[in-house]
Formats: sequence, C-alpha cells, structure tokens
Amino acid sequence: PRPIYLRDYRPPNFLIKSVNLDFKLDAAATKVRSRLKVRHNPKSQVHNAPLILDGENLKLDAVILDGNTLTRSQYRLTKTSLTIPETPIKPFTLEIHTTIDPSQNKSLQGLYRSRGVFCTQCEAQGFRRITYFLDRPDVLSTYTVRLEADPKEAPVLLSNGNRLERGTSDRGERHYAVWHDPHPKPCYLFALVAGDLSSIAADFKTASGSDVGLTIYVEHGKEERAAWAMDSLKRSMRWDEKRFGREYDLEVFNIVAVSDFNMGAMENKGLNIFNDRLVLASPETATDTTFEAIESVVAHEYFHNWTGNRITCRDWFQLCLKEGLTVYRDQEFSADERSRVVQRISDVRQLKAHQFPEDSGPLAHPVRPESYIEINNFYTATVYEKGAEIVRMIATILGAEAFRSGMDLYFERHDGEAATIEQFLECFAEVSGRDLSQFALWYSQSGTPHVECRTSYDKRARTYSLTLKQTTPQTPGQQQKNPMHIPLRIGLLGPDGHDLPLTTDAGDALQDDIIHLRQPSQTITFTDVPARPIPSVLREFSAPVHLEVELSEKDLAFLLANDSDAFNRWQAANTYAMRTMVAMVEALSRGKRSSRGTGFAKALSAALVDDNLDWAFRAELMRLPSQSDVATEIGQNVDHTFIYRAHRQLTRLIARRLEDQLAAIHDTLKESGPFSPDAANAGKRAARNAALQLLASLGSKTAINRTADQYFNASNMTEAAHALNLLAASNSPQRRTALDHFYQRWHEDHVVIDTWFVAQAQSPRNNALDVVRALTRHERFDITAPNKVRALIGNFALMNPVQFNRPDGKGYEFLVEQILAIDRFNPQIAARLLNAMRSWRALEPKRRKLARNALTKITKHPDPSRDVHEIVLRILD
Ligand code: HT7
Ligand code: ZN
Repeated sequence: PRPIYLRDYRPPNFLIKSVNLDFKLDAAATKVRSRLKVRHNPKSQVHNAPLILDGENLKLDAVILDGNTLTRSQYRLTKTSLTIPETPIKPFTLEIHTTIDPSQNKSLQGLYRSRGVFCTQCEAQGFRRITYFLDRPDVLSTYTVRLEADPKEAPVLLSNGNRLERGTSDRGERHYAVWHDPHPKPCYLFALVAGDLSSIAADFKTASGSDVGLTIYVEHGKEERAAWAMDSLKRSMRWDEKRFGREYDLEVFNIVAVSDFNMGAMENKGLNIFNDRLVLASPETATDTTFEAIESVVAHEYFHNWTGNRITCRDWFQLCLKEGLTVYRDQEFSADERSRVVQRISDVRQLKAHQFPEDSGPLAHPVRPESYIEINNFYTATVYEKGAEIVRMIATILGAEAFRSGMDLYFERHDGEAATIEQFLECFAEVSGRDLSQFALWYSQSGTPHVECRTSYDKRARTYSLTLKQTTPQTPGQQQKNPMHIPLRIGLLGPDGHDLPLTTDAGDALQDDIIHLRQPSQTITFTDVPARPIPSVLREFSAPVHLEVELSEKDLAFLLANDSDAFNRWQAANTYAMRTMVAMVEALSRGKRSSRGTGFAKALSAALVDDNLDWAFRAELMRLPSQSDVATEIGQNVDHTFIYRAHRQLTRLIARRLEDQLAAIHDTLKESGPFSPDAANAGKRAARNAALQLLASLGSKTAINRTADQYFNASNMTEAAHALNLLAASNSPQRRTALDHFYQRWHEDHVVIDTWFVAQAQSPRNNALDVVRALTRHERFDITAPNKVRALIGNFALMNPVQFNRPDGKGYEFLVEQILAIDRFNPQIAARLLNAMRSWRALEPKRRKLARNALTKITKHPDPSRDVHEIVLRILD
C-alpha cells in the first residue's frame, strides 16, 4: 500500500449536496439505496474528471444516473471503487443500490451487529462499507434517511438529526422511520442504530430557549445505570454554553450504548454511539474511574458537536483540529467540574505515560502528520493529547480573554466548513496580533523537546539567572529540528516558601509569570532577589516538554511542602519518587541494594498530614510512578525484572515507614453514608485505596486481611475492584476466594465481568501468562469483542510489564499470536495491540532480540492488514 501525503491534497472534483438513504435492514442482507444530488465542484482544479466513488465489501446491484440504469460498460468497478467516466455537466442525480452483510462484519467499521443491534461506525472511512460515496471529510451533504426493519427485532430506529416520520408497512410485518439532518456533514458523521433497546429520557432548554429531548438507549434492564451519563450530558451542554457560548442545534440528542466498539465513543451528529463501558455506571457496578471517564467522554463527544461537526476537518491530516481541541475542551470541563489540579495531574500522567513514549520511539509523528498509509493508525496519543496541549499553550500564551475571542472568531468564520490548522491558528493570530508562525512548529515537528534549566545566584548583585536550553531529539523522518516557542510558567520560592516577585528586564521574554522560550538558549535574569530562591519551573505543566532542572532532594521536599503551584507540589513528589526508584534499579543491576527511600517517605508523610490538601490530591501523592513510567525514564537497556523489584522495594519501604499513618487513612476514610460519585467523595475513596495499595505490598497477614476485608465488605465497586486487583496480585489464600466470589456475582454481566479479566491480566504472579492464555479460552471471553480483548490481552501487554516482558520472550510470542488472529477480522484492534511493543529497542539485549523475533513473525505473515503492516514496518524500521 502506498502512503497518502498531505501535500497532495486537492479539492474534490464533485460535491454532493444531498443524500437520501433507504435501508431495508436485514442481518445477513441489508439493502441500501442511496440517492445523491451531485454537481461538479467549481473549485476543482480538474476538468472532465471521472466520478470516482469509494466502496469496500459491497455487492453492487444497480447504478442509475438521472433515472437511467447504467449498463456494465458505463462504469468501472474495483475492490475499492466505482468509477463513472461520463457524467452530465449540470447537477445530476445518482442512485446506487447495494447489498451488505452486517452479520459477517467483525471489523466493526461500517454497518455491523452488536449483540443483535444494528449499528454503524463510519469514522474514519467506514461509510464506504455501506454504499459507494465520496468518502472524504470535505464533502458536506444534508442527509435524509429511511430505515425499515422487523419491529420485533428492531423496535428502535434511529439516525442523525430530527425524526420526520414513522409508521408500519407490509401489514405490520415491517416498520420504518425517516430522519432528516439539516446540518450539512461529511459522511463519517453518518450513523444509524436499529435494535431492541430500552431508554431513559430528559429535557434540556438551551440558553436561547429551545427545547431539546435527550435520550440514552441501553440494553433492557440497564436503564438505571444510564443516569450518570445523562447527568454528565446535561452538565456538558450547560458548560459549553457558559464557557464557549455554544448551544445545541437539533430537537433531539440521542446516545446509544453498544457492546462491540473499536474505540470509546463516536460523535455522529445528534446520534452519539458509545461503547457501553462508557455509559453504564452504578455504585455497585462501576468504579470512580469509570464514573469520571463517562463524564469526560460524554462531554468530549458532545463538545464535538461544534468542534468536529459544525466545523469539521478538511482532510484526515487535520484530525487534531477536532480531536486536540475537543480533548482540551473536555479536560477543561472536568477541571471545572472537579479539582483543577487533580485533573491536570491526571492529564499529565496520561500524556507522559502514552504520548511521551510514542514521541520518543519509532511511531513518533507530528501532531499533524504529513503522510499515512492507514488513517486508523493515527488516532494516537500524539494527535489527541499533544494536540490538546498545543491548544492549552495557545490559551496560556494569549490569556483567557484573547483565547476566547479567538475561539469565537473560529466558530463564526468557519461554521459549516471543513477547516485546516492554518485557519484555526489564524483566528488566534488575528485577535491577539501575535505572530504564531514559530508556534505553528508544534504541529509539524515531532518529538518531545528537552528543556534544560541551569540557575545561578549572585548574592552581591542580588540577581538570579535562569539559563534555558531547548533541543528536540531526532525522530523518524525528521533529522533537523528548529527551536520551538515554549511557554514556561515559573515561580521563585523564597526561603520562607512564599513566591518572590518576578522583576526582570527581560522584555517580552517574560510576561507575568511566563517565560517565552524561543531561542535555542536564553538567559533570564531576575533582579532584587534577596536570597537564593528555589525555582519552580513549568508550573501547571505549561508545555509538553521534558524538563531538567538542578534540584536536590532537599529542594524537591521543599517544593512538595511549599509550592504555591499545587501541580508542581505533585511534580516534586513524583520526581523525587522517580529518582529514588531509578537509583534502586541502578543498584539492583549492579547486584546491590540501594539504601535510598527514607527521604521520600518522610517528605510524603509530611504532605499526607496537610489538611489543606484535599484527599484526591493526597491520593495522587501516594500513587508512585508506574513501572512503565520508570522504564520510559530509564529509556535504554531496560530490564523489567529490576524495575519490578525496585518498585516493590520503594513501595514496601514507604508502607513499613508509614504503616500506622496509612492504616489510619484507610480506617478514617471508610465509606459511610450513601455513595456519591462527586469529586470530594471520590477523592476520599482514591486516598483510601492508595493507602491500601501501599499497605498490601507488605504481604503480611494483617495487610492481606485488611485487603480481603475491603473486598468482602465493599459497599461499592471502587472499593471492591481495587481490593480484587490487590488480592489477585497476592499469594494469599484469599486470592482464589475473592476471584471466585467476583465471578459468581458478576459472570452474567458482560460489562462488569471485564474487571475480573483485568485483575488476572495485571497480576505480576509468575504464572500470569498461563492464566491469561487459559482465559482466552474461557466461555466469557470473546476474541471478536474489543472490550474483552482490551481487558485481557491489552491489559496483560500494557499493564503487566514484568510478566509481559518475561526474560524468555513468551509474552511477546503470545501477543503476536493474538494480533495475527485478531487481524483476520479486526485490523484496527490488532494494530492497536502492537503499541505494546513500540519500545522494544529500549529493552536490554536479550529481551530486545526476542521481541524483534516475535515482531519479525508478523512481517513473514502472508497477508497482514494494511493497519498492522504499517505499524510493524514503522516499529521495526
Ligand atoms: N472521533 C471518534 C473517533 C472514533 C473512531 C475512529 C476510528 C475507528 C473507530 C472510531 N470510533 C471512534 C471518537 C472521538 O475521538 O471522539
Ligand atoms: Zn474526539
């Protein structure tokens, strides 16, 4: 397969003004009739171009142009296209009849069945599996859709927009509904759902007084579990009005939960389709993490209505235009609804855990890529999370007011269009009068910039200087890097722990508390500095960079105790813990044992008694860097056995030193009263669980009894699932009892039982691989269901580093075997699993060789999908 290049973008030769779709739904043979109003695009650079429509896995039944059925010689058909060489000069009507088989569609792209429900996924290029079409985001059309089905099998018939009509046909044997979406949209936002579903409903009045009917469709019996999603939706709608002045624009907004879904959810206009895992929640079935995820994904998909749907992307290279911006918006929503600093910590953790390794490995790519083979491979942490960081930096550089003006201008100017990153940036440049040309490099230059900060204090002159140097490492296809515009929010702490005023003659390199680093090296000198300060750099994580500052352990403890920027208090703790663990790994690799750790334990202990800190924040302090974070930090010659042991060493040391304090936290925060998912209560549960996790590492009878007690007496899933994970990782007799108990309680619930698969997949016990392999044959496991694959295989490969990276390489072999099996029917999921091996070059030589052997097996496979083929080539390159 040949790459597609951004530089080759050309406007479409044809436009499609309106689309009429008629579906006769049938599990094995759905008939699709599509009537298109087509015209030549006046902006096209080509004259007399043939009309080339995309199509895959379709049975073509008829092509009718302006009422005349075309003969076989009047069109050309390939496996991926339908070409009509001769078309009228004037606008014309094209009717295309196709037949498709949703029951056999396990790729979950196009029209498929999920537990008996017909549903669609058209982003990025699934519409071409429904009918022949110009499947590209810059072709915007209005859609009218008629769905017809067996009323017993599919009493609910949904599509985009507002419902115009419904009724019965064939003497009640069939029924139908007609939907119309007045907003022109690209075909990737088309959706239909038909099935036997239950629902909950609510009303929403927009700021300007329009009534919107909100409905969430779920499996029968699960209605109560949709209440939180509905609550989240209403709050999102209100927030978007208040924060961005964006109102909803249809009479109804529908959400449908389906079980089989390749990603989290999809923002189809007026008809969002969700992975049921991200809709269904009750205190007994879902953890706080799930409640939070539901809130943020419901918000994310809703926010796409403006950033993605009303203004869409000109081409798939501009994916970050909708995804980065919408992630930024959902992060801000969560920050406003919950604790801003805890939200920031969680977003930065996520960025560092997924995007930083991506950006420093073989899959590194610019936020706006310049070429791709398979677009589905570019729904990445870089496009989403780094894309969101770029928008955040724009807000930081411009300030809240100018940022909002820029957004207003973007909405006003590009509403109803398919836009580009340049057009987006131009809006901010225009409202602020700033030159954002250097800043634009963030979209085109891959790799995480390193910023090194050196300090010097001149006591006599009372000056303090920061010398900042930036470099961006080489990444695939990019050897030369240019200096970026990096906004660094800073503070200087005096000896009393308070911020010193920032006085400097640095000109516009410092604005308020933001240093604009634009040169490869820049020195900022602060004047009137009475004593050597402690620098607090990159406050709020104001730019997605690796920062290196000279800070002693004493400085880190000082920042943890005093920094007015709460994010940097957490960052100090995290850096301190990371340094300690890396030292422990180094010692272990030399056959020694590091004696460090007490310093960190002491600093942590002091922070935990600070009652000015809310519990969610204290929980974040107790959560040590993960084993994968440590591997990323070490970056080369990685030995996961040493990392696992160092992680356990520090965890146990803290648990021993702080045993009473942690036990007291666990006891005092015991759940009392009815469950509430709000941030304050969730924070207490998080702190309680974090304390238990540290204690459980001791493996003592007391610790295990405490964990088992939490599991068996849990009044909610947040407590139960956490304790189950800890027991599953232990060698205690309660391990089996708890797992069996959980299975008995939940085996009939296809959503909740995934927690049971996850607990076993993540267990660092030596037989983990055998257990996971056996579970792939379990009756509740289904390799065609992405949630099951992610729960078991994904969690094993990504969340169980010590067992996945077994020294004998059997973990890699297992993964490759599963990937090849899945690739036969769902390439998107298969390619995503390969991510687990992207850092193979950083491994120590023995594991590296075994990982390479396993990857090579994929290249030898006769017929890998385009998705897997592209990733494996890039990983091995
Ligand atoms: N925009 C949506 C992306 C998505 C997707 C992409 C490819 C294949 C399946 C998919 N399901 C959803 C989701 C989002 O970012 O909001
Ligand atoms: Zn999105």
